[in-house]
Parts: sequence; C-alpha cells; structure tokens
Amino acid sequence: MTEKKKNLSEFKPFEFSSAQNKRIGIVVSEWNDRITDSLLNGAKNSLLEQGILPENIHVHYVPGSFELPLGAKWMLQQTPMDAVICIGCIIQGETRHFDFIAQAVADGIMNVGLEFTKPVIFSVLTCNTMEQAEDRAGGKHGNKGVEGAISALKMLTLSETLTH
Ligand code: DLZ
Repeated sequence: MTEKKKNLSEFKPFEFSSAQNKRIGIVVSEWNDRITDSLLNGAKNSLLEQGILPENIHVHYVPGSFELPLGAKWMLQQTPMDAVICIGCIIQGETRHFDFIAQAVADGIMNVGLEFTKPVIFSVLTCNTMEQAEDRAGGKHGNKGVEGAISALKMLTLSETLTH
C-alpha cells in the first residue's frame, strides 16, 4: 500500500451505497490552519462527491492536534457519528515536542476508534517542514484530507459487509 511519493488522493474505486444516512464528524486542529483548512476542504469535497449529505457532515475545531482524540470522543458520545475524521498538521520543531505530540495523537485516535468500534481516521500530517505539509495538503502528493474521507467510507463499507 505505501509507496514512496504515493499521491494520497489516489484510491482504489469502491462501491459505497449507503451514503444518504451516514453522519460523518470532522475534528480539525487550529494549529497550522492554512494546512488544516486545505485538508478539511479535501475531506469535505470527497465526502460530498461520494454522496454524503451536506447536513450530515459535522465540523468542529480543537486548539491543536493533541486535542484531536478527545474532540473525536466527544463527537462520538454526544452527537453520535458513524465515523470521525481527525485533521491536523504537526511540524517538526527544534524540540522533542513533535515526537511526544505525534505519538500521543496517533495512539489516542486509534484508542477512540477501538473504544467506540467506529472508524476514527488519522488525517494528521507529521512533517519535517512546512513545504512537505503543503505537498500533502493539495500539492504534488495529493491531499491527506481526501485520503481520510475515503478511508472512513471504506471502513463503513467493510463494517456493513461484515454485519450483513
Ligand atoms: C504546542 C504545539 C506545537 C509546538 N506544535 C504543534 C504542531 O505542529 N501542530 C499541532 O497541531 N499542535 C502543535 N502544538 C499544540 C498541541 O497540539 C496542543 O494543542 C498543546 O500542547 C495544548 O495541549
């Protein structure tokens, strides 16, 4: 699946037949908001293209990526969603902050998904430079928000396949 320089917006076509009744939450980090805005647009447009209704896409903001797991958990608890996409952008700085945040966010997002048995998607860029982030937020490597939206819908499809 992972190939070097893979365009994140390329995906294997799939059949998604139950879009009309699906509610999708998107939690967005305000840090590096120029990048997270592009990821959000990519995710939203992909969901709409796949037939999710605009009124069933719910967007909420958190201060930074570290807060994404709790934001996702609250969305699942309080306004039950079928899936939540977590959008963030963590850029390597001069301190080890990056390592702590990136690992904690990845673990936190995975744990929320397992706790609620719902797709909770990691659309978080972890980059060395702003240029790398731009390349993955609508630039030459596609848009990780698109990848997140498609991943959420593919997981919902899998869940339906397994339960029918
Ligand atoms: C503090 C911090 C730093 C240094 N860098 C980033 C970053 O690159 N991307 C991001 O999403 N958030 C960053 N934050 C904020 C933390 O995620 C978090 O919001 C604060 O530590 C407060 O808990």
